[in-house]
Amino acid sequence: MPSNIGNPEERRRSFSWSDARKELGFPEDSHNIGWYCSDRICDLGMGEKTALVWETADGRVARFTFNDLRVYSNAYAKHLSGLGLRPGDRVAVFLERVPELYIGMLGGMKAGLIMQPLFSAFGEDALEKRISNAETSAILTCRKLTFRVRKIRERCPSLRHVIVCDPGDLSFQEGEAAFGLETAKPVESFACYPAEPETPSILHYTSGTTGMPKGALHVHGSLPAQALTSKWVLDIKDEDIYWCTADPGWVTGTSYGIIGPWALGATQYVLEAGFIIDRWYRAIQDQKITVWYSAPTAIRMLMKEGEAKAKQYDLSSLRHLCSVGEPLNPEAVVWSERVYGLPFHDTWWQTETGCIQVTNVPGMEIRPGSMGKAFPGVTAAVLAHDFTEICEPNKQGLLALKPPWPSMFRTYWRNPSAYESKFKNGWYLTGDRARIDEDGFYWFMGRDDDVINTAGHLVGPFEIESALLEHEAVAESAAIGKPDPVNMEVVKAFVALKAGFEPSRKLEMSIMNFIRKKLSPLAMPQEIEFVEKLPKTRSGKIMRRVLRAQELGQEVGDLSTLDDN
Ligand code: 6R9
Repeated sequence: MPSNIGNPEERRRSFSWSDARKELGFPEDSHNIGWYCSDRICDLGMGEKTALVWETADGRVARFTFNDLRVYSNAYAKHLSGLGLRPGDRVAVFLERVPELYIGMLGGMKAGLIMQPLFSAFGEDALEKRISNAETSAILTCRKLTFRVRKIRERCPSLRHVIVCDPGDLSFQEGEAAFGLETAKPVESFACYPAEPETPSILHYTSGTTGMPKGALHVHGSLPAQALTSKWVLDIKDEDIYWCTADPGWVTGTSYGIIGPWALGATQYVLEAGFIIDRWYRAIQDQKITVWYSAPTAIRMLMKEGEAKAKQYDLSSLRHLCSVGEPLNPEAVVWSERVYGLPFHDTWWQTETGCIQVTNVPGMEIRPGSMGKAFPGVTAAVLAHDFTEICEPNKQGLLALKPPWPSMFRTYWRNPSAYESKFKNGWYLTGDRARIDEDGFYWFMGRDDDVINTAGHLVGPFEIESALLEHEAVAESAAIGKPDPVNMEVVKAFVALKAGFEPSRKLEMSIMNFIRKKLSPLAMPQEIEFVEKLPKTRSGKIMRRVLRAQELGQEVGDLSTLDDN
């Protein structure tokens, strides 16, 4: 089957955003994301096509057509406007992965509201910080989470409406009311807010290395970028059953779990439950998933269970696999090719970029461990510390992008100075380090602030972690720079062992020697600490800064996105 992108090199050479809009068949006159993802698909005659296959935590399956998306997002839009909420007001979405989350997001955008997705696992403090910073007016939530919302109401005076989708016999307090799909009446027509390309759409909070989480503000004009990357990178076609495993609390779950795929009229599968290996494999088998977008941590967990587990299921429906969020280890690419017969395609981007920027696309050579090349229309580079471009191949520097692009964030909410600090010399600084090889492939070297400097040599923690994973006893690892009076920093590794291995001095020596041989004496960890598990964000990124702060006895900072916080 030919890929959507065709010849990637040719696409790169001849790219323009106005051609891309034409290729997507997007009209020039309306830009409301809610309308594009539902009404427009119905107008194209696909109203009865399944938009959402939703599997509940207890294994029931419900289906929603694009017409259902249309009439129920209208119902949400009408309800929210009826509460007196006005375009530009912030509405938080604090829900598990239930249909009300997805349809509520579309409805809110139809009404011109700025939707603010929040992980359902957020505790009080995380919730309060984001709601007070955004001065959020309303929150879509469920019965179970209402109790957490109540704890912050007093501290968040802006929050006037708590909208509970499944209240049951909950006795409401002031400002609380019911609205959800069980009882909502379909609304045939709603006059969508006539969003301009610069009209705000979504506010996504993202944790930096320091300080409070920052709200990256996105706009309705992001849509062509999310739709085109869904088409060309994820290779989504009409007949696909697409599964993005990300929660919409993370940007991957909105750009590629709501906007991009539905703008193309694709059928999406959503699993309410989190990662349970047998349920994941059963979902692929039973729902006949064809395109799967996941993350390296999940892939490593699948690898840990081994090939035998994968062979218990019929995974032959799979056609295209992609990964995002953290470095994809080369062995994960090789493993998936062996076990699923398909390599994972690494994609690189950020909350701030709104869509995939550097990536492997179908039809292009995959160099395992490389993030691929710049997406057509994207100008990326690595910069030296004076923010000038490094042209020499394989020299690492700051990964930077040339603004603008349609899905770029427009500011950090109420923090313009943090926004401005991300731009230097005409470039947007991503905060990552990378190198570009002689053939234009990008290789991730670590976060700018995580790179270890040992005796004047820069060592990327990812390189060490990747090598550590190749040791037979290592399940997961993180490497940090530990201050050292002689070498400035030395490498310290935190290692979680695979089942069947026990910490011992002998094992420690074996791992150290393994790295010394594999990388270099400089990259060899001087110290190894065995841990049960590593601190991670909900999207699966290892929080090295937490380990580093613990190591140095410093304040750990904002932990609200930590996995089991
Ligand atoms: C979409 C998303 C962005 C940061 C980014 C980088 C890391 C993302 C990656 C990757 C290596 C990849 N990251 N994709 N690192 N290879 N393919 O993850 O957004 O949560 O804002 O994180 O994640 O460090 O700068 P966000």
